[in-house]
Amino acid sequence: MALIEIKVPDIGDFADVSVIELLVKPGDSVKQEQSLITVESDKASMEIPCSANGIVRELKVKLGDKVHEGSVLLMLETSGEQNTSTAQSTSSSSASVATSSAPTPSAPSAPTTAPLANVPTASAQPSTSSLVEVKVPDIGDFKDVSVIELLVKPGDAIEVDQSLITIESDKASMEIPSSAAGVLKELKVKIGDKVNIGDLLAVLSGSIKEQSFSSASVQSQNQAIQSNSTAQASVISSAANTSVAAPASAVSTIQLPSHQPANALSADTKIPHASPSVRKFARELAVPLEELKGSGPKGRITYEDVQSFTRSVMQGTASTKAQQSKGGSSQGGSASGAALGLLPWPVVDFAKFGPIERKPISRIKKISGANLHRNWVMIPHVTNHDDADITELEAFRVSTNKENEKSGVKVTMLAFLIKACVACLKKFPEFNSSLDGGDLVYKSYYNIGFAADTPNGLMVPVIKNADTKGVLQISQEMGELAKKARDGKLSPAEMTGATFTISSLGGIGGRYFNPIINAPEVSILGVCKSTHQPVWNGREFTPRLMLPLSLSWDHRVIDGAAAARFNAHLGQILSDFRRVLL
Ligand code: CAO
Repeated sequence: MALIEIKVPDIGDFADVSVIELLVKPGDSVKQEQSLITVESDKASMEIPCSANGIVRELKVKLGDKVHEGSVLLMLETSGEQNTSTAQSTSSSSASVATSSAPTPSAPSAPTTAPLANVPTASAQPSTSSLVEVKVPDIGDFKDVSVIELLVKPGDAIEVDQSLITIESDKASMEIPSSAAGVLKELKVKIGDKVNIGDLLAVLSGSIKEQSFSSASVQSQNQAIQSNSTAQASVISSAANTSVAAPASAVSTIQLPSHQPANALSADTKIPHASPSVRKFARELAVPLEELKGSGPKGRITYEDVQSFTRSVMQGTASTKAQQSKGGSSQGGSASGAALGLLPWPVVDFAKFGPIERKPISRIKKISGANLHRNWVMIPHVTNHDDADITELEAFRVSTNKENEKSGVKVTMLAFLIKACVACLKKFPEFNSSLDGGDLVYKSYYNIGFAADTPNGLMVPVIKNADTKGVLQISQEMGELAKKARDGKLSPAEMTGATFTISSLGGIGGRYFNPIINAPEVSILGVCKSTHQPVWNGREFTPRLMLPLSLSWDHRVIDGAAAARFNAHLGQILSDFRRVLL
């Protein structure tokens, strides 16, 4: 039995790379070549393999630690007989396992760029352009490494050191940086190609004026690039160096390691399949990569996957496991309810009781559902119901439509309601406000949203600056916006910026309902179908056309008395529309 230190092997010029994954724990039996940890730099990620068989006794690193060549990763208990040629016990000489086993950095490689045309000096022909070939740098002895991502496209302006493609072996992935600046004229590889050192990767048309280097500086830049490429190449070679017994001179015989058996990593510790830059991007946004399904080849998580997941979370149509465990799921059916102290959502096998058909909820329903859910839960709603006498207004609307028959614009009650609500909002400004932290933001503009029923779900187009528009113009705009909504062609600008919303079910039916406030607005008017009702005028009952109104308001901002006054004023305007002018 011997206790040996397992150290980080030669990882080229990379200093202080981060430990992003621990793949083993104390007590685990590990085999030579088995991956122990994953480290990551800006441009490469790699697994560090074990250099001997044994049992992990102690981990010497934790997530987030920075390591470099020679850092002790863990203490491994070996049988003492195996690996004696490669492993050093802690009590032995200063030569360590990892350093003795790691290959020396690759010998200086060929320059990674080769000018196709003569490189003129900047001073001689400052505006001349040249074509520059960018080749695969020294990536150790790796053969036929797969191109898994193209990070640029023809026409892109490329800077020195900008990543061009991502390549991947079994144990490491790395981005290949450009060795020159210029405009990408042609990419010479495509996804799935296998590349080797020296393969032509891209052709740049470099403007000497932009790069402004002399032949001397070209040379020094090439050297810098060369060392950079060599360093990155050695990341791969060291990652793949599983033969700890191989002497430095035997680098050329090192083979790509075979995949670890599937059970080498538990499902929990499985590394999400993504390139270093995607990992970095995900880290910046705090996106849990392990919860994403990759859309790239072999399930690789792409930049777009991270973007679209982030968008879904922001829109409330998706949630992370962490959010769900806090009860933040957007869909009632999937939220546990536990965080609110509620019973768990019932899980029912509906098919047990009869035939069923399962259909996904439409995208719009998911988005509006998540918003409605939040608003319902977060806003203390109260709804006041009232009736407005619209007998005269309806007569006026009908005659107006007759007069305007040829114009093609039909005026509905909703257009009058918009105008009447603007007058009320002016009189009761808190209804046209929004809560913002500890402040109430009063808006001096009147943008009225109206709920539109579409085949895909509820949408709320907005009539902007309704206070400056007449009923005819509002009717026309409403018709256009409602059509766009039904055709799914509303732009985001046409659905944002509302200060108050009206939801009219008047064309359909019903008496009253409780509309949900469209946050960050603080009130919403629901309208149902007008009907003739007997109304007492002090002497007799007369038939009047009555419009049912339902005003929901945020009790944090509005008091019941103000809401009753708002409804009463609205009723007065609708019963005598001349009041809108007052
Ligand atoms: N009382 C009686 N009749 C009414 C009425 C009312 N309050 N409001 C409208 N009508 C009549 C109209 O005059 C029209 O009749 P004619 O065809 O005889 O002229 C008919 O009902 C249809 O009107 P409309 O619905 O096409 O027009 P609108 O301007 O009233 O509404 C729109 C437009 C887009 C808001 C509506 O089509 C719609 O989508 N409503 C549903 C909104 C909704 O779903 N709200 C619920 C949100 S909460 O889930």
